[in-house]
Amino acid sequence: MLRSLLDEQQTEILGQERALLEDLRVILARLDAAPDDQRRLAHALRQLEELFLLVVVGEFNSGKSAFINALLGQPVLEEGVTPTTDRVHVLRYGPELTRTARAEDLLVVTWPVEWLRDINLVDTPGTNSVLQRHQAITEDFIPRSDLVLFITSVDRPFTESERAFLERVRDWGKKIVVVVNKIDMLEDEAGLSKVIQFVEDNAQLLLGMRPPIFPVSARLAQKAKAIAGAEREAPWQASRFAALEEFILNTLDERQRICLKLESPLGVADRLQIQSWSNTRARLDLLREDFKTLDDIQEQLTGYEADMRRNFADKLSRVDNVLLQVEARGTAFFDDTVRLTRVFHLIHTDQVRAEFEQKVIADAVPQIEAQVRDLIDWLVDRDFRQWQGVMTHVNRRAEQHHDRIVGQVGGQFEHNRQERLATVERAAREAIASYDRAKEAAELAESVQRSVAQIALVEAGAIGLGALLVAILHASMADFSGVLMAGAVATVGFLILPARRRAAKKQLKTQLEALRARLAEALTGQFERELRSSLQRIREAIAPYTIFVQTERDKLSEIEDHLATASARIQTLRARIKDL
Ligand SMILES: Nc1nc2c(ncn2[C@@H]2O[C@H](COP(=O)(O)OP(=O)(O)O)[C@@H](O)[C@H]2O)c(=O)[nH]1
Ligand SMILES: [Mg+2]
Repeated sequence: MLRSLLDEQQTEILGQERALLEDLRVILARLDAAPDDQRRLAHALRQLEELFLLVVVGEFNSGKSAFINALLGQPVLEEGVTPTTDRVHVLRYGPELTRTARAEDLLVVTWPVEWLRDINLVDTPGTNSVLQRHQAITEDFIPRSDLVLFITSVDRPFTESERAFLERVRDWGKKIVVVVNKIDMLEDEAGLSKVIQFVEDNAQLLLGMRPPIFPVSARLAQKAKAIAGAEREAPWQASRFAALEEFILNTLDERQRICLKLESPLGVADRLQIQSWSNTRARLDLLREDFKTLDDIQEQLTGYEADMRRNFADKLSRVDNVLLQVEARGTAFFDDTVRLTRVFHLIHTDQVRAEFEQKVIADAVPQIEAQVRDLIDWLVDRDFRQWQGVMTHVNRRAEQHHDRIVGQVGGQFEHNRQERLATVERAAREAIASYDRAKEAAELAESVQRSVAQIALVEAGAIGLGALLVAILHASMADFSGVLMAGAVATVGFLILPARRRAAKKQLKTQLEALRARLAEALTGQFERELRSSLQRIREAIAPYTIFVQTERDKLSEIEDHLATASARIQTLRARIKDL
């Protein structure tokens, strides 16, 4: 309907507006904006096709219905407090008077007056209407209006509830015309001037601009219109209704109405754009701090990794040390044993071997065992503490969130975010609650034993690390007897004794070095696997949160850009409409 009235330029603006509103609709959907806002935007789009909508608002009893009746010249609407005036009335053109209830709170009234073919009028129940529900519908009509006629009465102009209501009208970017009704109640012109001044000041304060203000008496205007002939003139003059009627029916010509109509959805778009923008900002702020939390966790894990490696090197060197001591004792042993004076002693292989074990190997095995046990306990404990660290970070984040952010960003976003945070918290809590140090340590010990056995090419079975080490050391010892015994009884034995001694020492050194290397390899491999899986489990636990924070940030930054563009487009269109 509107399109047929438009010239080329207006049509072009209309097209741009549609595209803009459509883009905003997509953004609002991506932001999971409140359903009401999404609906309002959709309505703003549809509204471009509808008739010019003039919405009459104001406090209960200020004379809204009386004003419309005066405009129509007939008491079409009921005045005063009745159940029917407690509904929104939509006034349209119709060949005769009809009243049709559209919904519980909505009544459509038709009346045969020509100008209703161009303008639809809405009479609302009043801003401080006892029923909250009515207030809600009234406010629902505001975003849809093309012009808001705000009626206040001289006996109580600009009440608190009217102020609050006008602020909301302003937020939707609506054009407002102020009608000061019931001027017949005032004693003189001075009283009226005062009221007008008061209304003007308040409007300026509240709206930041001077809206057109019309002082009238709807009652006198009605009275005048009911009288024929010259009698009519006095009350008509006194009603001052002519200026207002002229404004609505004539000044508000087709071009102006089109401009207002084209401007109207821009107000809605602008408000929703600003709202979405601050919502996006709030979300991004929230995410920025989430990133900080994730960074902190990451930092903690990096520190953990470095610290673990450093400590492990130290622990490994202690195991090394035990074997180095074995070597030192072994050297001394050979120096002491493989001597001419003791050559016959060497014949007693079993005795030498027992001595070797007692003096050289000594308590190396329990020492190594103790070091490995210590290493395992340390690994298990550090892993546990990392979970506690993650838990602390996540909990702190969740608490911060509760204090400050609740309700600010809302919607599905907040729900999803909390969900991710809770998932991490749950994983950490479960990891901590189900932590069985003894079990973890036992499993790890078994694993260490397996890898030691594997590297030493010994059948591990269920013999335990100690037995395993004993077996490994024994395997080495068997060779020594060979080296020492072969030819020990030979006649020239004493001649070759120094060479034997050297050989034995060398072999002991070689074998211990090999053992140290094998043990180091086994323990390092085990340590690396443990550390990797510990880090990985933690990273996996925080992954949902990490992924959410990253994807949302990317998405929101993109939306932020779109909103900035939308804002610029709104300003451009507004300027163009002004110039029409
Ligand atoms: N004195 C005086 N009373 C008026 C005028 N306009 C309306 N009223 C009365 O104020 C009361 C409320 O009017 P109504 O139109 O129902 O107010 P609404 O609730 O805003 O629709 C009714 O009793 C009207 O008769 C006016 O210009 N002067
Ligand atoms: Mg009314």
